[in-house]
Amino acid sequence: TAAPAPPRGAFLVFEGADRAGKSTQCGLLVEHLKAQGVPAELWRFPDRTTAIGKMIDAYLTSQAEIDDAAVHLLFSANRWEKSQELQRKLAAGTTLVVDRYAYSGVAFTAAKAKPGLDRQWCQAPDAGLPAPDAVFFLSLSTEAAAARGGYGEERYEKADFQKKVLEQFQSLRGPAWRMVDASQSVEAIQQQLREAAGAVVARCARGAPLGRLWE
Ligand code: Z5A
Ligand code: MG
Repeated sequence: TAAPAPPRGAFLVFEGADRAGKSTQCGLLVEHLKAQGVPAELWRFPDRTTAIGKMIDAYLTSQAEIDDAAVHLLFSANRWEKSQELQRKLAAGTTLVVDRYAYSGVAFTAAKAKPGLDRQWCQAPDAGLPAPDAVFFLSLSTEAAAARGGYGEERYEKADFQKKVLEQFQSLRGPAWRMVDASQSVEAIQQQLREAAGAVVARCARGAPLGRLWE
């Protein structure tokens, strides 16, 4: 019989509507895990600190124009360039709380509804990346999102486009997804997340294997 897999950290991804509170909840969850003695780090995609990430940042802030297919591949490359470090951290027992991942990558490009950018094409470059142990999807209507102070200045922050992105997210739902009603208070959402994340962290500590996209 094979030896049991060693304990590892959990790979927790947050996705969801614009302004749904992903960054707020990720930050609170990481602090909670650390206070519980669980080694944890906060990550985000795009990671704007790398050379590729700087190109993506210039695109999102409209300082650069980049072809839709090309920028899609940059977002994916930005995940690939971090994937070895990501796997090393998990293997060393660190839980990673990650603000957006490949689901955002697929949803935002497919929502452009341009010829040649269908969902199958959008998914291909991320195939084989580490798959999250859980995807917490913070759902919020575009109306409720707008009530949180309106959209920002970045390229995709427009209500009609965000509606199309939400439709794309719906079709990416899989067994690892946990839908969270993001219209609740920050505290109520965090409480649910802590319970759900705790169970996933425990399962990974017992050695549950890490999957790959898009299995
Ligand atoms: N993108 C892509 O195209 N392809 C890819 O592969 C990837 C991303 C990975 C940048 O993302 C853009 O990149 C994004 C997708 C695209 N474009 N868009 N849109 P980003 O992560 O940098 O975007 P962001 O602007 O940081 O996130 P966000 O979605 O706008 O916000 P959030 O993180 O979900 O929410 P928040 O910052 O925590 O909270 C928003 C506000 O609501 C804030 O004032 C809070 O105080 C308030 N808030 C939070 N929670 C609550 C509750 N529960 N009640 C009331 N008010 C609340
Ligand atoms: Mg955010």
